[in-house]
Amino acid sequence: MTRVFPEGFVWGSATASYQIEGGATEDGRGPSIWDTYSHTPGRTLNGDTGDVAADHYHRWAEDLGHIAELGLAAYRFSISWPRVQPGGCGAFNRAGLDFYSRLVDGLLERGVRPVATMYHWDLPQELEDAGGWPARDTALRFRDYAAGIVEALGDRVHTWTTFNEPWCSAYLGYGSGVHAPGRAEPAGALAAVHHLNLAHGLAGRVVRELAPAAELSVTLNLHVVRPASGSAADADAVRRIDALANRAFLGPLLDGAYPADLLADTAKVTDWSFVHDGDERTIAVPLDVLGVNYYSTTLVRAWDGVSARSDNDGHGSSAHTPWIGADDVDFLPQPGPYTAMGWNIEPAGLTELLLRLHREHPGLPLMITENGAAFDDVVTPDGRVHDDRRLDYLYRHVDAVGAAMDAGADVRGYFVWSLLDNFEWAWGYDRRFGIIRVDYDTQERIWKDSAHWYRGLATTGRLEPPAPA
Ligand code: PNW
Repeated sequence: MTRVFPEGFVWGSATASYQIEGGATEDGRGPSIWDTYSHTPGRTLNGDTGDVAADHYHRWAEDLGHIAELGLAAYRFSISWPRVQPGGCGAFNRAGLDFYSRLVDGLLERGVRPVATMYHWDLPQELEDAGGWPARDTALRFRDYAAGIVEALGDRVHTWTTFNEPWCSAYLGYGSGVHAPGRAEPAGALAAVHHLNLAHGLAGRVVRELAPAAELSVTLNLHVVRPASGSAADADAVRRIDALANRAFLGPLLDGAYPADLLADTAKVTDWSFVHDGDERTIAVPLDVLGVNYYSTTLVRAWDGVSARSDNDGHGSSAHTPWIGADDVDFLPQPGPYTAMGWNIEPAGLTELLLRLHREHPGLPLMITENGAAFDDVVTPDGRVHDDRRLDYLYRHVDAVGAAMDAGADVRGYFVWSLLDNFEWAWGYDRRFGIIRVDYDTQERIWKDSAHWYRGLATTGRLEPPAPA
């Protein structure tokens, strides 16, 4: 069935600085926690680093050409903090600011709306050395960084997004340690949650002051958490994971307070005294739009402490659980099919998530800021990539967005993750999410079938079932 999206629905694609730019030591860029982490043996698959990545730092003009050719209305990129302010405080680096200024102007010249994320995980190493996100000072440094980039790019940026997936920064960076900086400190992870929220509020107020015409947003990877059974114990497992994953952010951001059950569940780990008077008010700066990243669902049950536990953290990884204060929650494997990340494919979860947000926060516009899939792509002898499974994944998830809109959700746009194959964090270059393939030997870009298909969607707003191969 053909589905027609409203006029003005924004079709875009997303990337992140460390994942695509390369140029890691050029023009005054300082080291970030991901440089340090990826250069530490054993941290990333095959020892991959973002030193070169997709070489976007040099090929940005060509990449803008692809964005325009795809007919996209918007491009979501992130600004590398250590490129524009190498030490994380003090002087700004003119060459770094100029890079993003050229990128923004290039987008505007092509009629593409710039959506800039201030922080997609590349914290300046010097700030990590001073304590990182568990330290309150990092939030204050972030406010100054935000002021510098908003002053430089201001209203040329259509939408300022403070953070990408603070869940990952806090819990994977400081809880399980599978992301940079690789610390496993339960209390530190919860302090990081708060300081990321606080930094959002401080930076949001900077945007309001310095770029009043720009839209303000934040992007969360909200979890669709489902119970393994109808038991009360499983319902409580869902409640606890929902508190840690979702309400730890939604609460202060949208309702002005941390949920009481979250504080109670984690009381053995921390007393939350890092939350100062007035912080929650600062955090609750009104948003113009909430960014939602969606890939998969999460299935949990209460663990009895005796039976065998699934070796799973709910994200296809068997790493030490990032779920602080929820040691007796078990994450269960879910029915397939799966992507190359091991994540189950469940488009209905996206509809469910959007309708929950619509119900709980009516009047808050939503934007899908990431959705996409990694698969083991093959280049055929004709030089093409017939990525049917990615295409099917995208089709079904865009359809799920449409279904949520039919039921009343106010969704303004959709950004595919990702424009290009890129450095997939701990998985290095082994996992490919792009709709455009990157040959890492030659840096050649090749449109996959999904890119050709997405161009049709973006230019017509009509979602057609993929043609059979
Ligand atoms: C998001 N998890 O990362 C990020 O915003 C992107 O940079 C990334 O490339 C993309 O999704 C695909 O992974 C996530 O373990 C990384 O739940 C890990 C998780 C979720 C999102």
